Amino acid sequence: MMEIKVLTLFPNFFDSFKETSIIKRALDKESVQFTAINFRDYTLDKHNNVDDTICGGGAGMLLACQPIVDALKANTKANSKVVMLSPQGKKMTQKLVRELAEHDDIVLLCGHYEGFDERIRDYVDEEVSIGDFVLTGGEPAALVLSDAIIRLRDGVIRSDSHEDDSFENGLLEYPQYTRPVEYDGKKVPDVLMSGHHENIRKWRLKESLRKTYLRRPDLLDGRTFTSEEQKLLQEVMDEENKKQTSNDENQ
Ligand code: 4FV
Repeated sequence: MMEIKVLTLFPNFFDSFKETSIIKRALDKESVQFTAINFRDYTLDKHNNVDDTICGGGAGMLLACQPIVDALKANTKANSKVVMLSPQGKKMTQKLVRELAEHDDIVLLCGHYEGFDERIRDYVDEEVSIGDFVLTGGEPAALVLSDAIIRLRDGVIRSDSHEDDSFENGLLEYPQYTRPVEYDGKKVPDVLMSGHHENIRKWRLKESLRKTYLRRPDLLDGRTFTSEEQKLLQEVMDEENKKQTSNDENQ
């Protein structure tokens, strides 16, 4: 069973997350235990404060060491993986999520105000950012990371349903369709209705390469390709260049 503890000033932020859909089912089945802990409960400040002014001046307040460090000490074990959420962290990717999902005990630390006293970083194992933007607090980031981790744990969702997720093979997911076969004159590609599994597999790989080539060419940089993928990617590039040329001609 995996345990996730979130150290935050707003434990209630996670209430609806725990009560919803796949996450609720995972918690009910005890595949995962999820606890939100208020690190203000650990402050020794006579006014119950957890923040203070910034040394050297600067707008806003900063989270102080004592409440957070004592909360960490009280809620971590030898095998705990302590992760600080901050814009200065390693960018969250499916690869990073897979690595974290291997751990049975994860402690997530949510920032607030202008962030953390720098010395708090000496007490964490990893720093993770969910993206190059600034949130009001680390809670949304902790929620996003927890969701991505929990869905990879055994027994939470069918393993085959995340095997061909976007990014699982470093590519964007192929186009998917459901009934009706024709909607508003738009048809499901015939190959998907053919029952020919090999042609379907090849079509999906090619369309995965096409979507990645058109939308996220950065994901193709440095990626090792099978000979089949190389051949299909070349076909895609030729087809897209032809489309581009004919579009230019029609301009
Ligand atoms: C953030 C992010 C993030 C910064 C100031 C909380 C805020 C406030 N966390 N990925 N992007 N945190 O913006 O993880 O303390």
